[in-house]
Amino acid sequence: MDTPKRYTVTAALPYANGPIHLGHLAGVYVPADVYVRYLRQKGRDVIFICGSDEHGVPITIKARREGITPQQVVDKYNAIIRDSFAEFGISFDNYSRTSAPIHHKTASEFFRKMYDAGQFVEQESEQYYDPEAKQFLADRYITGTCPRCGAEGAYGDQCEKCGSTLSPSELIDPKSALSGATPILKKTKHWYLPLQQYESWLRQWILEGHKADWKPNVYGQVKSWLDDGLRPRAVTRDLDWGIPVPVEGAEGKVLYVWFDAPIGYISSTKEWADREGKDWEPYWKSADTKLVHFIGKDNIVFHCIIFPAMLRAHGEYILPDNVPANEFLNLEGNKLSTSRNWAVWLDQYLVDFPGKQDVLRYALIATAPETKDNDFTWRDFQNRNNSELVAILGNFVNRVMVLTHKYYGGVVPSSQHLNEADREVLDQMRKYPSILGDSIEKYRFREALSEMMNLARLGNKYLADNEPWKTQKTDPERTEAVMYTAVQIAGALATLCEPFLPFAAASLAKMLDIRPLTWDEVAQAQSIVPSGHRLGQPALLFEKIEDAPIEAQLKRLEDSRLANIAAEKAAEPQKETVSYDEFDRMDIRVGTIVEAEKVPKAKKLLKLTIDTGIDRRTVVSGIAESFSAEEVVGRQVCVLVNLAPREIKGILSNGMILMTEHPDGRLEFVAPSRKVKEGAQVR
Ligand code: B3M
Ligand code: ZN
Repeated sequence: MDTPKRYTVTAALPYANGPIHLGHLAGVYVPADVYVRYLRQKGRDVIFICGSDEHGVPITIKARREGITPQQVVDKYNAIIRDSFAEFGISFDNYSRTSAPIHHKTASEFFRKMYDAGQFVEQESEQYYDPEAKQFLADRYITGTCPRCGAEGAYGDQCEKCGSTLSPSELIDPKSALSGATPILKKTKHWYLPLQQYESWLRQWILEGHKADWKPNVYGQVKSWLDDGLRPRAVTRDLDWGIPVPVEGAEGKVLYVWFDAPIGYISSTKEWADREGKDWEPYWKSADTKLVHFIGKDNIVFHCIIFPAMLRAHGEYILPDNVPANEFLNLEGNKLSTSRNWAVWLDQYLVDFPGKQDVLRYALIATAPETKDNDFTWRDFQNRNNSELVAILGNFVNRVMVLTHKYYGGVVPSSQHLNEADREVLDQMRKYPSILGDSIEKYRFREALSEMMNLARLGNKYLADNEPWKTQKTDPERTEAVMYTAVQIAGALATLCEPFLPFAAASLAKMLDIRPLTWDEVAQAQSIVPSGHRLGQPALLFEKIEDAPIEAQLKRLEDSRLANIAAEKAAEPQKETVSYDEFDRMDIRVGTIVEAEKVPKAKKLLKLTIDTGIDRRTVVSGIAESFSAEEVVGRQVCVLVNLAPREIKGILSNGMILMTEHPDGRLEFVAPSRKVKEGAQVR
């Protein structure tokens, strides 16, 4: 595409069910902000669109946990998130929210147009239903024992303990998280987007059309989704929180959150246009508009396959020109985790490092997970501040300001004595707008940031090579030329650092007392800060970060780590070594419990009859506080069959079943992951 007439830049709509952390900034919002600020500097027509994602099961789960309504949850976190973005200079043109009426209208109309055009497949299926709460249950609302690892509290879609992806029908002893009742399967009707019908078009549009310009991590994920084959995708849900399905006979059903959320970009654009008196349609419908979605890698399928299929089906919209998704940022070597409090929350950061938003922006861009997961460490954060921002950029600007004040009372000296070398340096400086621009246009923000710092390095080297503090006494004309040149570089930095460090850019422009030139002016202007111009007062752009606040952060994370370990009691130390022969003497078989009963006057004991494949035998087991007699019948277990028989409570127990236990003492069976023939040996 030639230079687009306009740009629509979107950033993933954060779920309004909690505060945002540095991983959100690194993965999505700072890269998007750098890109948009640069486009504005270039004078392009660009809108930067976002908003809170306020539907979906995560919101309703949070509401249940906090004993408030979903609306109260999203009202609380929408405000917190909006403020965090503003504090960090994420310069949206509009930040909306999907509970807003304009979005309900936009998403309903979008759905209805597709529905009327017969683009959905209507299908009846059996879903889990809570007979007591009289509600269908989303996967997250069904909990039970994980069939893979036996952990309690596994969800209908995933076991958080072992990470297995599950379906509700696999859960052992499923329960409704709403009422505790055992869910039943009940027929329900939903509408499906037949994604498989778009497969060949997606292959042509992405795998052929964007092989060269989409990031390999994005292209690769899309290719594997397509190679796995696309299947119909439900676009409605049985939930009471969300956008009602605008079809007769759909009471109690809402649009699937991932159907409505991306349409949130469009409704947020409409909201912006209404407020600014603009026409929203060209930003979503004109072929000369460049649409770019900034997201994290877990959202690739929704932004590269599902939403484009919706846009194509609807028929009136353009498609994304690029989706430069980032990978994930880890924190001190571990995945960021809200539930394990392993994160740097933005509101907390501002308490610990007031006024240092740029330092975090800088560190996150410099370590951005642009092509692979990366790691944020507090020592790296401190080092980048002290050794780069303070020592290179801050130091250069400070020397220019202090020396210009010291030698010329703050007035920019004449340029009439510039020599060839000075002009060469100024010509090099004028190349930086396109050097940075090339990287930014390719979404390589780490590279662009490093090039911006190279301009500051160029300035430092120029001063070190020309030593104005020496020539000032012996060669005033030379000194004027050197200081004039150095001030020009500082002026260029006021423009070129702005996409990355907006707060420092504003401080620098104030110090220089200039209206910063635009990106192209820096490349073309004869002078950026003209001779005779009076500079403002010097001030430090950045301050050294000492060890203490860094150690406080590391201690906070250590406390989280210890708290997590305490929650999962540390494992017992390994026992003494045994030989294989010693192990081999134990005969462990798979058996099936065929009968079970409580042992009278023994609250911990169950009397089990087990089919061991060798025989049927009685085993007394201390599992009654974790399992009822009824629920163990039919289970497969591992039995140590050649254990010497012993009498327990007057019952001869012939063998032992293998169990394991949680930190809180609850027991779990050690069992084969799938049914095997009784008598099978365990080795
Ligand atoms: N609400 C955020 C996430 O998956 C999700 C993005 C929606 S963008 C339309 O973290
Ligand atoms: Zn599991």
